[in-house]
Amino acid sequence: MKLVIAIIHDRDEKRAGKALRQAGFRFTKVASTGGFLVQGNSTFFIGVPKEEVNDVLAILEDVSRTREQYVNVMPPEASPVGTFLTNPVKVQVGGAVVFVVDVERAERF
Ligand code: 2BA
Repeated sequence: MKLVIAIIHDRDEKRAGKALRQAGFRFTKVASTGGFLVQGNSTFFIGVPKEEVNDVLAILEDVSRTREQYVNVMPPEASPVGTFLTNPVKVQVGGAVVFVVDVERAERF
């Protein structure tokens, strides 16, 4: 068994959940926050037999979009008083960031 951990942009998470449900996958979704942009995203934990990992990855790839976002490298509090000096930098976010890990044992009691 494998555990697919997928970090998905908030704008894609509804489509991801719907597509996974329609394909019959079980998953747990938790609200998460990216460490860099400090913006909300969603983390899906999807437990699947090894043979079905590629099906899950195909769904995630299908529903996820790469987006460009801007981040201010100089925090407002670091700007001189009375000014709004910012230096926005463009970053590409997503589609989905996915990790696949081995599950040593899984039980449902
Ligand atoms: P964030 O950490 O908010 O990162 C958002 C985007 O900012 C990243 O998109 C990447 O393009 C950029 N970025 C992140 N750290 C950077 C840095 N130190 N310097 C320059 N640019 C940086 P993605 O790579 O698509 O990541 C989307 C979200 O997936 C991340 O949100 C984070 O929540 C998660 N993530 C990405 N890589 C991860 C990892 N190795 N471990 C755990 N979570 C990860």
